[in-house]
Amino acid sequence: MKTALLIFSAIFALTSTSWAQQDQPATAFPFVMPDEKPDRPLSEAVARNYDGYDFIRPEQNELYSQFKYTKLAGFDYHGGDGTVTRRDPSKVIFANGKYYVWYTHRNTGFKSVGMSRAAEATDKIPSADWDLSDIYYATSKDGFSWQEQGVAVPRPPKPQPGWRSVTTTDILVWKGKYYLYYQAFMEASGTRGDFCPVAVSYADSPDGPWTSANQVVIPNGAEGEWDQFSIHDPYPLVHDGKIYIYYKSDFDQRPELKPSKIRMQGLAIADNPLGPFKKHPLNPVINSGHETTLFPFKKGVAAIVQRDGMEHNTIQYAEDWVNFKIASITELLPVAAGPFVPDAFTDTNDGRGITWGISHFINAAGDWKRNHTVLVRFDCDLSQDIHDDGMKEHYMKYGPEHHYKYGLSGKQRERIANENKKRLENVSGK
Ligand code: AAL
Repeated sequence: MKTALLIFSAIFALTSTSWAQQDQPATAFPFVMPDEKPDRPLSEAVARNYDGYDFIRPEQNELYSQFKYTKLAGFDYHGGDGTVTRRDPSKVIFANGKYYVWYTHRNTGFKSVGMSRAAEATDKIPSADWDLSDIYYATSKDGFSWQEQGVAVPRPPKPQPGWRSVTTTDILVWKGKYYLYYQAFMEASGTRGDFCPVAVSYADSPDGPWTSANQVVIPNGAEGEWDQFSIHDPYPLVHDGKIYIYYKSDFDQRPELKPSKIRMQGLAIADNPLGPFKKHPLNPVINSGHETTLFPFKKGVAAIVQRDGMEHNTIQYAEDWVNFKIASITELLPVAAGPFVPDAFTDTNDGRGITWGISHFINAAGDWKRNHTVLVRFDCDLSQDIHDDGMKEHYMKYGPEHHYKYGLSGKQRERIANENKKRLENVSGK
């Protein structure tokens, strides 16, 4: 027995030593980073640089960009008193020699009371910032200065879908006609939650008049399914001769966890703009995000995934339009972005990408008592057709004041003070 043990130990020692030696490369990693994955043992992280990304530097990564923001001219927010909001812009299209954008517009003369006080909402007093809203649109010659044209899709009469509020719209151009998909609220947001399905209106011109299909086109899921309550942020693109609508749902809210909602993105596909839309069996297809922005890129589709989830603050890519992987990590991503996507509806196999669009800033005055959202322009370089070094830097130099603005809360200071007190007591042996 003892001999056997000695033999086993010797074999193990020899094999493990040679294994360790095999694992140790003969030379150090080179100063000049190999363009192709080198044939040598690599750490997981450096191997991921080759296997997980198409580029080894952010500057070269076509799906990496910083984002630059510009205040828009042409929109009146009533002095920021909270009675007027514009938010959740659609993609931007170019038609009739100008740019068009559609968005949620609220102006009932009252401030919103907040989702938690939905019971106090009336047919004039909004609960959430997007309650009692209509779909408006604006046009522009340059994407910076906009002219509001007025209402595109008004709230319909009860009991039509959206009678309480029509919000968070997006545009589809299909066979020469125009379609606006939007969240169709039938209760004040916050009554049970932010619950709604998606409805659609259509027109022969981007200037309307718009006709409501007067039907839900993307229904809530069945009881117990991930998207049983909310179908948010409908986002149509054309791929493979069909209409692909990506959408968000909020689910698995647990009172013991905070913030507790999980937010993910689903996909529904149809041959006809008015449906029926078939939800993808692999839904949810993106594991993070909130008002997720997408655009055709090369053969696949790219997604700006911001705000929520384990992979927030990433730009992702799915060559098959379903299975997404992280293409880059970035910062100050546009919120609820509606980019100008020239090939959104051309069923392209060589998506060119994006360079600008409209997004929004919630609580624009920094005062929840007069909460309102404003539209803003963003610019970036997520395009095969430009290379803007100024958008490929990877270190936003936030000043000290920006960091101090997000300083410690009173509760955190109290925790630290208690830790210090305990440490001092231990020293003095109290
Ligand atoms: C937005 C979107 C949807 C939600 C609310 C208004 O950011 O996710 O539209 O319902 O918030």
